Amino acid sequence: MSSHTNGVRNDWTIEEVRELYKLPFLELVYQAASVHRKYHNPSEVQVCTLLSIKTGGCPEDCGYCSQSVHHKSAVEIQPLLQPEDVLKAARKAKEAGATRFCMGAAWREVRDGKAFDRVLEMIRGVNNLGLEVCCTLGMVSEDQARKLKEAGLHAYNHNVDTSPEYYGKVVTTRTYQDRLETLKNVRSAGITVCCGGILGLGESEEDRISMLHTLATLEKHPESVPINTLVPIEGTPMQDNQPVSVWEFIRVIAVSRILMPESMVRLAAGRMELSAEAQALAFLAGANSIFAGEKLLTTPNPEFERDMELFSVLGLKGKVPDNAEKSMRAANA
Ligand code: SAM
Ligand code: DTB
Ligand code: SF4
Repeated sequence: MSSHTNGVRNDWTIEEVRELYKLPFLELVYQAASVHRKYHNPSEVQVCTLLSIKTGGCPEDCGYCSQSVHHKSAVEIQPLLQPEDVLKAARKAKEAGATRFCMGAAWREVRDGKAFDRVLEMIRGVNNLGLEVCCTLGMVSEDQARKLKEAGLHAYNHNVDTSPEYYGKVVTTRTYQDRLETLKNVRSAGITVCCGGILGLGESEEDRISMLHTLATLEKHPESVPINTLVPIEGTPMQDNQPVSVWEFIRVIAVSRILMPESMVRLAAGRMELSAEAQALAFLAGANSIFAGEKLLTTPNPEFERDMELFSVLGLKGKVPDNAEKSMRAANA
C-alpha cells in the first residue's frame, strides 16, 4: 500500500524528492512548517538523552566514527557498563526532563550471550522508570529483535547514513542491504524504528536526495529520523571534511518533514556548530526532537541549561513520552 488515508505516502518518486529539495529556500521552509503544524504540536520538542554503554574497539570501518579499530582516534575504550550504572544515568536524565533514553554500543552486531543478556536487563530497568527506551547495537537478527521487544524496548536506532550509491565510500565492512535487513527485523518484532543519516561525509546533493528517497519509501516510515552532521574526528579519514552549510542542513530537515509528516525529525549530532538562530529555523522547518546533555556518545553536545534557555526564548516545551501513563505511575510510585 503506497498512500494512507492520513496523507502519508511512501511512493515518493526521486523526481518529487529532488523537486522539493530544490525549491527556493524560504518556500521550502514555509511548506515544511505548514506540514509540521498539521501533524504535530509545533511547540513540543522531544528531549532525548544518549549514553554510550560500550565504547570503542568496534570492528566496523565507518569512515566518520571515533570508535572504529581501523582509525587512530583518541577515544578511550570502555567495556560494557553495569546495569546499575546505566540506571543511575537514566534516573538523572529523567530528573533533567528527558523522556527518551538511548543506549549505544560500539558493536558490529549483537551476539547472543552474557553481554546481550546484560543489555536486556538495562532495557527492563530503564523501561520501568517510565522512559521510552531506545538502543543502537549494530545488526540484529529477527530473534534478537524479538527478545529486545520482550524486554520493553520502544525504539531501535539504525541509520542508513547516506545514499545507497555513496555507502561503499563510507563503510566497507557491511552493505546497505545489511542495514535494510536489520531495519526489517526490528519492524517485524514490533519495535519502532529510528533511522536517519549523516551529512558532511563528502556526499553530493544527489546523494542527499537519494538518502531521503530511501527513508521516505521504506514500507513504513521510521517513527524517528535523526539528522546528524559530521562531527569531524581526528584520526579518521573524514577529519578534514568540508563542514556542511547550515542552509543544506535546514533543507534536509524541511524535506524530511514534508516526506515523512508523522515522524519525529531529530537534530542529532552537530548542534555544537549550529547557532541558536539556525536551530530556531530548524524547529520552524519541522525538527521536533533533540539530543540533550553535555555528551553524545564520544563527542560534546550543547549544555543542557543552554538548550532550556533556547526552549524558553522560542516558547518550546518538552514532549511527554509515548508511554506517559506508565511514567505517571513510576512518578507516583
Ligand atoms: N554501532 C552501531 C551502529 O553503527 O549502528 C551504533 C552506534 S553508531 C555511533 C550510531 C550512529 O551515530 C551512526 O550510524 C552515525 O549515523 C552516527 N555517528 C557516529 N559517529 C558520528 C560522527 N562523528 N558524526 C556524526 N554522526 C555520527
Ligand atoms: C544518531 O543518529 N546519532 C546519535 C545516535 N543516533 C546514536 C549518535 C551521534 C554520535 C556522534 C558522534 C559521537 O559522539 O561519537
Ligand atoms: Fe562501529 Fe557504529 Fe562506529 Fe560504525 S558507527 S564504527 S558500527 S560504533
